[in-house]
Amino acid sequence: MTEPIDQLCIDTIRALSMDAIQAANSGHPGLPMGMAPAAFVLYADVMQHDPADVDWQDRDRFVLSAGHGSMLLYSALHLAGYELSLDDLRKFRSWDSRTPGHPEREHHLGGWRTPGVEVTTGPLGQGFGNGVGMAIAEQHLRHTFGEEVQDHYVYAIVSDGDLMEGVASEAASLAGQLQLGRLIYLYDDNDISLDGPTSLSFDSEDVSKRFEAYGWHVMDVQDANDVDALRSALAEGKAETTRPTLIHVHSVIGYPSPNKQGTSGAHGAPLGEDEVRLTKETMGWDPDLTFHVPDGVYERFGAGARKGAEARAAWQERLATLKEDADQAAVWDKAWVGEALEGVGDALAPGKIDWGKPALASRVAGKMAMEAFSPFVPTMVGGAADLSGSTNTMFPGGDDERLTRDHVGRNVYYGVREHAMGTAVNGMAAHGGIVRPYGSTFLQFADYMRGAIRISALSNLKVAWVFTHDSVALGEDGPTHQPVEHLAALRAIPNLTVLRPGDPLETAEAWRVILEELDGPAVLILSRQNLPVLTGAPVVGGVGRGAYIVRTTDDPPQAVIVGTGSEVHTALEAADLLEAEGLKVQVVSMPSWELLEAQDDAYRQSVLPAGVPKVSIEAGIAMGWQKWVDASVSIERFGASAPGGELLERFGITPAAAAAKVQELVG
Ligand SMILES: Cc1ncc(C[n+]2csc(CCOP(=O)(O)OP(=O)(O)O)c2C)c(N)n1
Ligand SMILES: [Mg+2]
Repeated sequence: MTEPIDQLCIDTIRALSMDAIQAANSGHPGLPMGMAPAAFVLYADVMQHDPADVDWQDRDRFVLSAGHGSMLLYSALHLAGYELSLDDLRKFRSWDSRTPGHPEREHHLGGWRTPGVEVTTGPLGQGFGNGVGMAIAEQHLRHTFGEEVQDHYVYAIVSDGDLMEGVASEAASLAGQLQLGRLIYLYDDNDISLDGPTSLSFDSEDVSKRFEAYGWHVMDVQDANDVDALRSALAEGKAETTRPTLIHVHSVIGYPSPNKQGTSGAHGAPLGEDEVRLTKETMGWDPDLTFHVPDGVYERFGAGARKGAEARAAWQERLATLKEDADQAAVWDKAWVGEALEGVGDALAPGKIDWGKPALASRVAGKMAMEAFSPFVPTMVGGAADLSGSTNTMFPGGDDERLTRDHVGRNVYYGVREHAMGTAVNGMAAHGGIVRPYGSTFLQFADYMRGAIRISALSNLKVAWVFTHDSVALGEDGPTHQPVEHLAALRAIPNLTVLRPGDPLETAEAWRVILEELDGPAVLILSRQNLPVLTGAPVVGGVGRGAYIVRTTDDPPQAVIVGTGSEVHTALEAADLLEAEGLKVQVVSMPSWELLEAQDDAYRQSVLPAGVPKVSIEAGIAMGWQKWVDASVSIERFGASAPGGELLERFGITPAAAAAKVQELVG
């Protein structure tokens, strides 16, 4: 039996959602109406949360993976006591409102956050994987700091569309493997998706059996309006220690709209004035009232917040006890602002790491840098998609540092699941406490996780993407594995800092810049092949400015050659060739376009002076270089299977080609 006041709360979510979508004349009413009971039970009864502190580290996290149902989240947040007013709801989907079309964690227009929105969702499947990352973070932090201060659940509402997406399968498989028992997902099974009934596309699969096979605990709730059944399923899910939980909720989209419920007509368009009135009448409401919150609703909904406030007060005492240990306190405080401990810059400074050889691959230098900074980021968690042996992105300790249910380790074995890795890394960053979570694979496979990279940029998450095997120079594996257009494709994403260091020193410095200077997502691009150690170049200060001079001329230069990564060395050799012909050539290493973009004009002019012929050399397409230089040496085709050195020769990524291009310009 649903208590009358509970029913009123549930219907208020429905009414507010209908009204806001009607006011915007745009939005998705079906999900908020069908799943209103689940949101009510979560926010009013089940979740540990306190609207007075939306950053409380031990709060339960909620992810609305089906982000199109955003009004469900906004209505619930408003009613549960978050700082989201009825006026905010009235502005749903309007310019610079705190209630954008899909939930946005950090609003890119104003930089502010909608209180209570944990992650940006909308691209289906992403939120599913974000929750998995949050559960990984919780597990790691619980083992690191103890369950007195970190001990919470991760809830999500996922839709048919979420579960059709491949990324959800990867993430579910990973969650089963890692035994993430704190994960509790509600599946909104309403038999409808955008194009119509799921009989068109998604009814031959037995979703419950699929999740059982992944190692999840699956329960059924036959009627989404049965709040008692929801509560007991959630309680059972909470009792799980090793299996993630999927509660398979059978719901009716758009319930209780008399004419639209159960149809795709309720999915993505306002119900219409008349139907909203009819629906309110069906609920026993006065159809003339809009944005109305009946007496008693705030009070009942606020039960969750009141319980949460008490829990938070008790937690604060436990945290104070933890912080009596100064070392623990420092690690805790730095972890939650996403910063490395004091001293990391010094550990990565030139001269501190003994490279041992005159030349080594930047992926190997990356590994040595990780060893050096490892003690300064005790809660950094990351890994690769079954390529950590090739990308060299493991913390020292290897398998002994593996993250498992019973182990504090921070090396995650993602398996061959790039999509899921991307979403999980984002989830860890959104959770907080994990300093610079990272994910790694070959640069070419970055495309597999591009959706997640884009979300990390859109929501300004402090993640690191580490992509190695960065050009045709990887050699024999051939064009399937050789990136050509990928640097351009990554640079095309706004708010993403791409760094392609040219040698071991720049690699260590790039990691320092990522850990100490960047407060958004970063991509670190590393080579498979050996690169000589640059000597005499002032990498510190250079890398962080995006570009700097690695070869000066006594008099003003007659030409400038710009290289990135391995091609910095090609550019230096080209300058030597040209010098022999009497030309004074300045060489610039340009690890990051975005960081150079952020410098003032005077600095940019000093590196890439106007009026001097400028040539870029990079083993990839030239798209975009026109902004910086007059001509480019590039590769405008797919690669081929052959030794890397031969490919560079055949595709003209050579000192001679760069020198010839300069000669053409100088005339
Ligand atoms: C990756 C991705 N592809 C397509 C869409 C467009 N889209 C939004 S909702 C939806 C499907 C809706 O079905 P379901 O997830 O069952 O939601 P419901 O209609 O039940 O609310 C689609 C295709 C999207 N948001 N993300
Ligand atoms: Mg559906």
